[in-house]
Amino acid sequence: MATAPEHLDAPQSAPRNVRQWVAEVAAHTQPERIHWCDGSEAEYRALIQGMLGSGVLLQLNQQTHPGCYLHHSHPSDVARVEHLTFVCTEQAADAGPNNNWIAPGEARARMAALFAGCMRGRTLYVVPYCMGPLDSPFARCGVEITDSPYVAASMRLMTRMGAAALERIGRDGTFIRGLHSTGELDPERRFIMHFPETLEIQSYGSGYGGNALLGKKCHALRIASWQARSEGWMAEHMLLVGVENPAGQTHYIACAFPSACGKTNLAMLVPPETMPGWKIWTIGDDIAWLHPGADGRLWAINPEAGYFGVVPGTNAQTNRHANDMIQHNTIFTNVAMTAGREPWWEGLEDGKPAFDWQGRPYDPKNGPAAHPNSRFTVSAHQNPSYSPMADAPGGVPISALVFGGRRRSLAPLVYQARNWSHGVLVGAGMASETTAAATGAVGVVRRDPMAMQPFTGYNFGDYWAHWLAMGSSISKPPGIFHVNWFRRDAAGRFLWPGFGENLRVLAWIIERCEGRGAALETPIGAVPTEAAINLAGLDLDPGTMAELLAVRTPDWQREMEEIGSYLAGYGARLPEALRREHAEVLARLARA
Ligand code: OXD
Ligand code: MN
Repeated sequence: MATAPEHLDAPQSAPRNVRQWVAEVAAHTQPERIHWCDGSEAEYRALIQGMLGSGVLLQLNQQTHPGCYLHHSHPSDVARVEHLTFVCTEQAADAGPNNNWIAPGEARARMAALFAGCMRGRTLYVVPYCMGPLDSPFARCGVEITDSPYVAASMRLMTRMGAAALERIGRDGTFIRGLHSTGELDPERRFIMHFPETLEIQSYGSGYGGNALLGKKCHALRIASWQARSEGWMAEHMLLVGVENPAGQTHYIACAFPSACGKTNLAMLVPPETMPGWKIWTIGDDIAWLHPGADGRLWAINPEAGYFGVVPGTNAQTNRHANDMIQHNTIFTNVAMTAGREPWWEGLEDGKPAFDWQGRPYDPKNGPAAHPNSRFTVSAHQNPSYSPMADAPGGVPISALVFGGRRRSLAPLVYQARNWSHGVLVGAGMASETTAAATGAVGVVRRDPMAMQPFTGYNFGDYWAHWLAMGSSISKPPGIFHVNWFRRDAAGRFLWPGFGENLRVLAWIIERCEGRGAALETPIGAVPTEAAINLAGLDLDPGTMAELLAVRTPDWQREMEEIGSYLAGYGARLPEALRREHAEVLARLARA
């Protein structure tokens, strides 16, 4: 039978249910060794040394980038694979038209065949982790079993991983079971399966973050969204920031933008020099768990402890904090490298690439030097704007929720929904141009409700009903807004400078939450007057603001028709209140 030993190094604190599951998995996957991760610095260093020895990591220049390493993934394994990602509920209708579905029995059989003996000759890592502060009642734990040292090391950067998480699992008595193997990295033998009814994840054949670091998209969004619905909270694809004004007051804002639409940049925004006294505090850059508080407000935690951010475009001008943060103790994946072994990517002014993201001598004929979805993995503690409130067990109170997407035209720079249920429609109607974060065509507009199209672990109809119910359960709901940093002119140039200047829009959002901020009512919501956004020190061409804020009735009528047909696809599961909100916007447009 298996070479897997009887938990030779299982820690004393390992709960019986975890040991038992590890034993079952080991018997099936037949690893050569089992390593229980304790999350220590020494363990991290040993993992890194092992990967340097086996060639999984390359050492970058330790003088200029101490503690930085480069991983080249398999060239076919560079992004999330939505077409191979499944939600396996007993009833197909519970997964909904928004998910790929296979019956759990069939999915289990398919995955059991793939996992059988797949860890022969490999080490099985047991990775206990906690999503959220270890002492937070809102945190949830999991155990990922993986045969990838890259995953084990990355989980230490991205989550609260190791002995303390294992102890909490012992106290909780329960955990999410996540089983992962890189398998053969064969796209024909690659599946990411979720079983929300039994709180399990099985991922085979990929080492890419979103498919393999199971705490992130698989647990903290797909499984957590299911748990959240049954327990009365929300798991959302949102960054979380504190915006401190010159008077020293901080408002917390949660923003849902699709993948690779600038969440990390906004989360670490450096205020422009023309806005002295403002400060941005990062709580999280990708995921928020929101809970109704006893005070009638929504309170949020970031379940993650690190960032898995898109690298290209990052530099001292676009995002000084991210740029500083990734100069040390960072794992880079699929960036290019200079002759002096420094990491390099498109958008860096200094240096030039000698090797591309596949390690080949750089040749512009082969395309960009760094892969457009190349990433950094880094602990949140390295972020100069990291908020001490990110570790607060009860989270932070939310003043505003902001939806957004990449739209060349149509959506104004910012607008505010009339109320919570109209805001749910604004979120449900979101659309954005696709990016390199998932495989498939880039730049195609697709519906991405609440930026959760790839991440909601159940039927969107039920999800919107849950959003509406959450609104009714809080007496002081946050304002709901929509932003579009990506509107372009007829020549295709971006109209808005973006990056740090986005603070000007956040400042208006905060004013609105405080009952100030001038706005014009339009059929789609309240749009700022041109004078309401602080433009001091910004050199915009005349007419730019008017174009950025324009709401064109015929375009919106077409958009609302499309949203109507899209929502109708959810049939009887579409909440009546959402249908009503949609009809009301159409009626307002007809009167405009
Ligand atoms: C991510 C994504 O990596 O959304 O955060 O794809
Ligand atoms: Mn994301």
